Order: sequence, then C-alpha cells, then structure tokens
Amino acid sequence: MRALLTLLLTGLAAGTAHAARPEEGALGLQPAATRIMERLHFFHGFVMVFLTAVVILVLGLLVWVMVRYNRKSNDEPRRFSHNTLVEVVWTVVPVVILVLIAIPSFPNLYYQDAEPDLDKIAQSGDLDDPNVYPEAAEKGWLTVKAQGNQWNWTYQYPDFVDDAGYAMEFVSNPLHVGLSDDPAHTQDAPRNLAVDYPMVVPANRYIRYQTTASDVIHSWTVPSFGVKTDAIPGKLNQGWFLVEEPGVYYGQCSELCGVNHAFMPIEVRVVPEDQFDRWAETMMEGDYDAAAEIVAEIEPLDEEATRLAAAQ
Ligand SMILES: [Cu+2]
Repeated sequence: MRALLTLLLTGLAAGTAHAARPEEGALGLQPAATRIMERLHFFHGFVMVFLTAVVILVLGLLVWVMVRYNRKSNDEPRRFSHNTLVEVVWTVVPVVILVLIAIPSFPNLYYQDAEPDLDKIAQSGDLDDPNVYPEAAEKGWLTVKAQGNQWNWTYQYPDFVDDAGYAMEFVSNPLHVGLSDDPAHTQDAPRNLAVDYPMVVPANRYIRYQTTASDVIHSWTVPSFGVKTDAIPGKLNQGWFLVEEPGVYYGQCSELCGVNHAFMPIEVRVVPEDQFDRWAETMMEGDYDAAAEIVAEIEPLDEEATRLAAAQ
C-alpha cells in the first residue's frame, strides 16, 4: 500500500524535460515547466492518496456486505434503520477529507490567479522560496495577448509598438489541418501541435498573458505550464506564468469552438532573453520568416544562474 502511494506521488511528479508535448503511451501529467504546474503535480498526487483510500474502503465495504450479508449466509436480517455512531462517522470523515484537500487547494488557486507584486518580490523576495523569482521580478512584466479565432491564434505584444503606434501582432496558424496536403509530421513539427509562427517569450521572465476571442469561446491552454484560460469574445482574461528552462512547449485550444477545434494548436518557444530580443526586433521589421528562423533552434541559457542551474 505504502509502495503504491509512493509510486503515485513520485511517478506523477517526476520528469524535468525541457520541452513538453504529449508522448505516445505516456501516463500521468506532462512534466512541469512552471512553478504553477509543479504545485499542481504535488496537488494531484496528494488528492490521489485520498482517492485511493476511499476507493479501497468503499470496495472493501461492498465486498464485505455482498459476502457476509447475502441471503444465503444471513437468512434472518435484523430490522434496525438507524445507527447514530455510523451516521456521525460517515458525515464527519468526508468533511475532514474535504477540509484537508482544501488546505493546499486554495493557495494553489490564489497563486495562479492573483498577479504577483513584482516590486515587492524584487525588493524582499527570498531567493530560496520556490514560489517567487526575485531576479526575474526586477525585469518586470512582459505582456502577451492571445486572441482565439476560428481557427488560429493571434498574438499581440503591447510592449512592442511601432512608430505608428501599433503593437506587434501576428497570426499563428496550424501546420496540420487534417488534409492530405498537410506537411509531414516530424519531431520538429509534431502532428496537430506545430504552427508556422509560434508565440515566443523569454525564459526567466514574468509573463502576463491575456486571452480574448474574435468569434466564439476558445481556451488558451499549455498543459506543462499548468495554464488554461478561456478566451471569450468581448472579455479580457488574464493570468501569468514564468518558465525557467528554454524549450518548446505545446498546447491546444481547450474549448470546443467549431469544426476545426482540433486544429488550432499552441506552440510557445521559450528562449534566452537576447534571442528573444533578436526575434522581436526582426518581427518588428515585418520579416516573420526570418524571425521564425531565429527561434528555430533554442539556444541554451548562459550562466545567468537559474534556480535549477544553481541547484546542480
Ligand atoms: Cu478554439
């Protein structure tokens, strides 16, 4: 029993791959790329302990009743209808379980929902606290708006504005749409996940993402970030994430939005800050293909000491 629980807890939290995509035959959640997802991994394993115990208890009770109290072995049933002790137990124990689950659950919700105060983190943040990134906080926010369309995503970077006052904006189209002239599926262009112009963000930066939609409700989702936010026409939703490790992270629209719902993937390329700057500059010049070429190979982080590098 204990071995099973350990397996559940460690198995689900394992893995530190620098890219995340669905793998054939894989079990469990994708490796965590953000602190948000690390916390969700733990929470998943934590709830699984209760879930396993409840399933075993209920199954045991059912088997016991079926064997011990069937008509053959219990010809003359007793005819009582209440038992105060049992009723108190089966009310109180579930309440205690729900409270125990709520204790880590609410801080997790709050952690992803509330935008962190970067000034405060930069000034007094604890470098050893895994929930804050004081060095990244000094660099401030980078904002990206993801607008869902039937069926692709428009990404807008309001921090990058041209001389005419327009923010950098581009459409990210799927490479595969289920037609016979789709390009081949390769490791670099995984089926129904790859796009022509990916969303690009710097590693070790606090990213504020906003979602909206131009037609129907979509949902901007990257499983390894632990991020899933509805994109609703006429409404601006907001969340944040920070990815330490450069890599390619894939997601898909997660709100049934029409016939090509399966063909509006999300590709996020997380790159070192200087590679991001070169990409953004080239995008501002309007040369999308050259910009895509710049982030085709993800450069490794230079030794600007991420928490992971420091731990090794
Ligand atoms: Cu959609």
